Amino acid sequence: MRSGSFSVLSAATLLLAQATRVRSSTSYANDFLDPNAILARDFSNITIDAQDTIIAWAEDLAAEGPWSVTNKSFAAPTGSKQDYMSWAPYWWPDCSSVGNTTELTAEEVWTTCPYVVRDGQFNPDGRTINDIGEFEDMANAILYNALAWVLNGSSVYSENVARFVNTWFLDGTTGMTPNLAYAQMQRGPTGQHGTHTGILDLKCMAKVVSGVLLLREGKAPQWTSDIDTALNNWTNEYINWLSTADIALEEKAAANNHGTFYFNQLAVLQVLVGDNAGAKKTLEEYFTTLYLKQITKNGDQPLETARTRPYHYRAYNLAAMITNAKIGAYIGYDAWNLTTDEGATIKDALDYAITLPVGTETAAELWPNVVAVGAIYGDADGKYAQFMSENAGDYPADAQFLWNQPFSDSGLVAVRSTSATGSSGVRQQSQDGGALSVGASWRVLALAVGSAVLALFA
Ligand SMILES: *[C@@H]1O[C@H](CO)[C@@H](O)[C@H](O)[C@H]1NC(C)=O
Ligand SMILES: *[C@@H]1O[C@H](CO)[C@@H](O)[C@H](O)[C@H]1NC(C)=O
Ligand SMILES: *[C@@H]1O[C@H](CO)[C@@H](O)[C@H](O)[C@H]1NC(C)=O
Ligand SMILES: *[C@@H]1O[C@H](CO)[C@@H](O)[C@H](O)[C@H]1NC(C)=O
Ligand SMILES: *[C@@H]1O[C@H](CO)[C@@H](O)[C@H](O)[C@H]1NC(C)=O
Ligand SMILES: CC(=O)N[C@H]1CO[C@H](CO)[C@@H](O)[C@@H]1O
Repeated sequence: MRSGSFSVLSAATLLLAQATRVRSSTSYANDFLDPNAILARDFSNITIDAQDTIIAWAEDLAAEGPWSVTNKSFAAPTGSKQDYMSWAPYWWPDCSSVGNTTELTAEEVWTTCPYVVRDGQFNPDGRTINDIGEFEDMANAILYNALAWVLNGSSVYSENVARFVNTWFLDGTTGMTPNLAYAQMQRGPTGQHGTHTGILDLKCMAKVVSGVLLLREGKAPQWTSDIDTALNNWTNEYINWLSTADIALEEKAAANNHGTFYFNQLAVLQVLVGDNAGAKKTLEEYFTTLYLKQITKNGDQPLETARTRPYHYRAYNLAAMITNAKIGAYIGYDAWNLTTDEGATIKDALDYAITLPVGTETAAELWPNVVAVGAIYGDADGKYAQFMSENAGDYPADAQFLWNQPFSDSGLVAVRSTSATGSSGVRQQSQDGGALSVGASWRVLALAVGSAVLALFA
């Protein structure tokens, strides 16, 4: 998760500088953006606040980069920090059987004490190695900087993307080895290897690829043929691991959100390397196997409802299903109307999820799904817009409101002076550097006080 947080002060500074409404920083569970739709730059004028949010998030995130697996303090069991590594979040040491008479060092505990699972209880040790959080920040930084490049045209943003890709994936001393052999290790004398749940750590490859496709298809000069070739090379090796390693295949077979996210990752990487036929086969496999059992007739997702935090898990798997369908739509495989064994669609799953109480969980996790479904299936009776305006506050200032269109702004977006906003709806600075736009001054601002951290583990 993000270590740095977006302070009230910096949000206030941003407010004064740009006189815009910027929503607090959020990391969506996952998403895929059709580069052609974005590069057409035919944005609705109601997305102006979302555009400002995207620029702000791009800059805020970029200030924290670059990220690298070599930033961790401990090496993987291979002895190399270039191997991605994370620890299973719910596993704890029990040193009672290993002569715990003298104090063991942390490293001795990790390798000699047997580890046992305590479901739902996070071992704080997990935070001492943060490859997972760094990857998530990097993926978001790439997505928003690529979008900022499209919106603003400044090479600062596209250079950021190239730099972040190079540092995380490609550089000889900081780049990640293309496998997840040490992801979500359980540790202990028999646990010095990754487990299948760790494949989920890299689910946000869909965001990375969305950003890279924008630069590649948009012909950003900073996205050189050298970096493109090198990333394809890395990705081909990783795809090979992801389609053959035992733990990767176990994750692929997982019936719940773990399996759904596996297919996000594999399909989007196949798209990246130009293997659209392979990606289509991958998505077809998901929609003709796992998907069939994931939504019941009434729209419930029983495998998620059974979990400890059902509101979260339903939203989480919905995001993964929507991402699979969006990747499909991009390569000519229409999954939106595909039905499960009980005759339900992704829309039915959303329609059911929005009727359920949030309880003590985080409501915001469902919002991007509501807007995405409304944009794709339509919102003739205004049900989805009503849900958003009643629950999600100033939702048109949320970044995803840009790419999940058309969707009503419920009248929440104030008209700006024509000098500040072009008729195409593309963000432009006003000539005097950004006078307060009419209607914006009285709006309640969603100040960002720390980033909303959506669950990294499932
Ligand atoms: C080691 O033993 C001490 C004393 O009995 C105990 O408090 C501690 O929890 C043990 N450590 C572990 C990791 O089991
Ligand atoms: C891009 O951002 C810079 C810095 O805020 C600004 O000066 C410039 O006008 C923007 N360009 C466009 C096309 O929005
Ligand atoms: C592809 O990756 C392999 C292993 O990481 C490396 O040896 C090779 O030089 C790379 N090729 C290119 C063209 O980058
Ligand atoms: C689903 O199918 C119906 C009927 O064929 C069609 O009108 C609609 O556009 C389809 N929806 C999506 C999202 O593809
Ligand atoms: C967007 O354009 C429409 C049609 O020109 C106009 O009625 C509306 O006020 C505009 N909205 C904003 C937020 O600028
Ligand atoms: C926070 C931190 O230490 N970041 C570093 C991660 O690794 C890259 C590549 O070496 C550095 O540039 C960052 O400063």
